[in-house]
Amino acid sequence: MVQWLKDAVFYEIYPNSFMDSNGDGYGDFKGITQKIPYIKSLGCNAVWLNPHYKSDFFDGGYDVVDYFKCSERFGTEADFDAMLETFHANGIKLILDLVPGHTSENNADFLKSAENVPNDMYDRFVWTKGEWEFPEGYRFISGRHNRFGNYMVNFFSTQPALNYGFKEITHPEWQLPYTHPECMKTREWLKSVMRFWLKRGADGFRVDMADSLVKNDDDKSATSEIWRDISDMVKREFPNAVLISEWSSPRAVHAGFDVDFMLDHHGNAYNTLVRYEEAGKTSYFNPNGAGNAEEFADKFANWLKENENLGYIGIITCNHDTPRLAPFYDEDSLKIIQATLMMLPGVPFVYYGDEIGIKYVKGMPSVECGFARTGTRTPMQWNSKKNAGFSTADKTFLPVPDDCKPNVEEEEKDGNSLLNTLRRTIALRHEYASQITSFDFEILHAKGSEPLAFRRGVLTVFVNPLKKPQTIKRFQVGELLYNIGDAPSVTSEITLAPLSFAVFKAQ
Ligand code: TEU
Repeated sequence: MVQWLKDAVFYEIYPNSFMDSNGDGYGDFKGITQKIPYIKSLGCNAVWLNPHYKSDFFDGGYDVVDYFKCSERFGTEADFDAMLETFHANGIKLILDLVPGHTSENNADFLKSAENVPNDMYDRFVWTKGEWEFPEGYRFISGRHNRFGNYMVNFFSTQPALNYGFKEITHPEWQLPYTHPECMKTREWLKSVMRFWLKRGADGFRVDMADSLVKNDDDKSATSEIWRDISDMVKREFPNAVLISEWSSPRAVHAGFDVDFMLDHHGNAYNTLVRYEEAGKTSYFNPNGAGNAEEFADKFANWLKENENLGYIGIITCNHDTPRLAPFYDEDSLKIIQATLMMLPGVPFVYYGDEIGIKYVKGMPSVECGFARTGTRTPMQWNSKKNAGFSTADKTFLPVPDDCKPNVEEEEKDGNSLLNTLRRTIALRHEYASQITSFDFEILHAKGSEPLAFRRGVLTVFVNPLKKPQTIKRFQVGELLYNIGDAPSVTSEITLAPLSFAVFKAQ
């Protein structure tokens, strides 16, 4: 396992929305570069940048026109290199987003494959043999190009599926086996994209829809085989580079990924911990106490076991596809939720703006096919000036709230703000990282909405999600190292204050 991940705390940046240096209303590389000292001040030592490639932005950059070029929206090639260099000079790794499953419909390789004359891109995408064929169970687009066939898409209709082949062949007339030489060429092309950015200095990739490569691959064995091959190449040629998958299954680390995100999937560990708000059921952190810690504890412990010594679980405060936790929780809850996420075994990811409690904007009109995700991608709020200091433009990528609240400048001044609380938690995590074995984790107490207690190596962590004090039996604990909310009282029992979090040295 790549050594630096053990002490990594990531910050996710959606480039459109972080900092606009030239007043055009969109964030850019120079803006990010200006804010590197701020990122460092959080204690984050790695950044995941959402797609920065030349794109049509039909899906927020996940529709790549040119995999070897930066989007002009974000600046020049030189601006990108300067940003990367400044990250490195500050001891921060930079991970790029890799979109392996689909291109933009205006990608040159796709347009070539759409020509009505066979050529070297003919099998790079998945096409039927005739323009009137609409095989059931797949998504094909027809009538857009003069090639006598329809093409498969991988996500939105603007995103044609790259052809890594099929595991089970159900329509031999248009499906190629995943070991076919033309499908192997797609795989080699992807490696060339990865080598290009890794040679340029990137420290790895977050891989979009990593499980989507091979079609008709129910057990994902063929997709996993491809990733193991790619991961072998990366480990051989770039031993310090990391691969982080958007897969959300222990299969990912068995396929060679260093980290795999635990996403917000209905009923999974992360969902039941913080996001399960359906009728009749609520997440563990619901301050009114209808939640249940066992669901989280069992699922998380099993996941961790399956990942053991192979790769980490990526633990997110949120991401660009998921509603932010504010305003669903208030600041006191957010503090202890973020602290818990930072102290779980795995690699934590702070989504830009979560450190100050930027709110999800429900019902925001969709921009660049963000749909319901749009309200989670609003600009970073730096201060109380125009556009919260994000941009001097009259119209920004997405609007910022009129009151510019919350913002970094105000939270910097308050020692007890969400921002400063998260900073302290991250500092604690770094302080003990070298003493904690990554998979040394034990749930001590998980019962209904009672306090959750777990041991991580030399640390014991307690959290009380409720608005009332709660007492649990005494565990062997050493010195109290850290607390949010009032400190717990330790007698023959342990009593935790309302909405509080505590870390003891284990005994
Ligand atoms: O998301 C893939 C994915 O799993 C989505 O279905 C996600 O759950 C959805 O956006 C929920 O709101 C990745 C990217 O993260 C996303 O931004 C892209 O739009 C998508 O791939 C296509 O590249």
